Parts: sequence; structure tokens; C-alpha cells
Amino acid sequence: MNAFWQTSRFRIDLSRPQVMGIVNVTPDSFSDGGRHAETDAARRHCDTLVAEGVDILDIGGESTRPGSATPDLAEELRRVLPVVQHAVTLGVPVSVDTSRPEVIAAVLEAGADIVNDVRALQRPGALQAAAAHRTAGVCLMHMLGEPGTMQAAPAYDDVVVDVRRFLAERLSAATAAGIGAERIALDPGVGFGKTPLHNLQLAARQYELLSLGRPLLVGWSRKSTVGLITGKPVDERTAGSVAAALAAVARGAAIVRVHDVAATVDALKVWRAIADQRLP
Ligand code: 7PJ
Repeated sequence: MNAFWQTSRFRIDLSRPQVMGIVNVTPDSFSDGGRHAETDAARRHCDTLVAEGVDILDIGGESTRPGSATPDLAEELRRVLPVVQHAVTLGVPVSVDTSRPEVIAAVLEAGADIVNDVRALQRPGALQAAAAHRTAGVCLMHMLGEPGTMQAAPAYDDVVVDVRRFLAERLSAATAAGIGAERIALDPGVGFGKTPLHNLQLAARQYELLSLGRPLLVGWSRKSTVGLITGKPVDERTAGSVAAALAAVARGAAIVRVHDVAATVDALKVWRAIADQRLP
């Protein structure tokens, strides 16, 4: 596998695990409770995450928590664009969590580096909007169904085989549309149309997804399966989320998407010093 991920401005080195920090610009996002609803607060959160050592900022204006409502296009742009315009000045790659082709085009025009799409660029025009940029990175994530209904009764023949087949198909579609493979990361989509047991199977057998030949991005941060295992509410899931991030990295994940950047950065420093038997 290539030890890098090509994005608009940065060729991201994947020889060490990368921490993607979550910046929600959604009034109803389940874990931030609307604290970053205001543009200024979201911009300050970007600054904080950079100071904490984040490798990639991931800015999202559409809450995809189970059962959430989607903002219209104008509202999503109003949330995301001013934060992206600030984030691109901070010296780290900027990812935008979106599925809309119009938002993809607008944020790439504003200088964003990565399109992170929980719908794997399946919306009409989304593949083309990403392909229109020569080097922008994309993350293609697996989701079964849509956020409003995905947790109703998710069922698979074999969740790992089914997710792998989907990601292989989207990888082919993206490269066929002109998005070079070096620009693509893949994500099993923890919690997106999966039972807690499905999530655990995907983690335990994550190595089966590595054979797709592209870097894996994985997000366990504060998700309900962590809450179920630990018995903790969403604001007390840092330790459980860090453990899940380390487990993902130990099984080959290249990028972990997290809320708790400082804790995850420290944990990965220690994990890596042991793995390499070398001090930083
Ligand atoms: C993910 C995401 C994830 C990627 C969200 C939340 C829900 N993008 N966007 N992977 N989750 N690539 O943060 O809990 O797991 S939104």
C-alpha cells in the first residue's frame, strides 16, 4: 500500500497514524450539544484542535446522528463555508464531511483538501464534483440506509464481507470517474446501519478491509457502542474512545477520526514509541 494519501494541498504521510479532529457546525449534533453552532466557536475549536496536535481537521455541517434532520443546501453552506475559510489558513489538511455536490464544489473552491462523504459519493453529481479537482482527497464510507432509519434493523449476510464488497465497488466507481486511487481512503462506517456486534466484528476483522489496498479511516469516537460497552454517557466516553482508536490503529487503520484530539495524540505517541521501540 502507498504510505501516503494525496489531498488538494498535502500529500499526507501515513507511515504514522493520523488523527482527524471533528469540528461540528451543527446545532443538533449529539456530542457537542450545539456548542459549535456559531461560526466563531467552530473557528476557535479548529484553533484548539491544531494546538492539541491534530493532523487533519474534519468540518461537518450535516449531523448524521441516527434520526437527525438534514439542513437544506443554503443552510449547510452557511454553516460550513466560513469555518473552512478559516481552517485552510491553519497549516493542516482540511476535510469536509458532506454528501452534496454543490457543497463539494464550493469547499474545494475555498481550498479544502478532502471530501469526507458518509454516502461514498453516491449522490448524483458527487463523484463528478470531487473528480473535477485534480488532487483533492476523498474518504468513501459505508452506510446501510440513511441516517433517519439506518439503525432500525440493520442486517447482513456477513457484515465484513458485505462492507468490503461495497467499498470495493465505490473504489472502482471513483477511479472510473477519474479520481486517482492515491486520493482515496476507505471507511467501514462504525455505527452507520450497524448493530453493536456488527461494529465489533468490523473492528476485530478490520484486516480483511486492508486488502482493498487503500488506507483505512475509522471513527469510533463517542459512539453508542462505546457507551454500551462502558455504560457511560456521551460526554464520558473519552477513555473508551481512545481504546477503540488504538485497537483500530493496531489492526492497521491509518487515520482515526476523533473528538478528543489531545488524549488520542498522547495515546498514539505512547503506542508508537512501544511499537517502534523508539522515543519521539
Ligand atoms: C463518521 C463520519 C465516521 C467518517 C460521522 C459521529 C457521526 N465520517 N462522520 N467516518 N461519523 N468518515 O461523528 O458520531 O465514522 S458523523
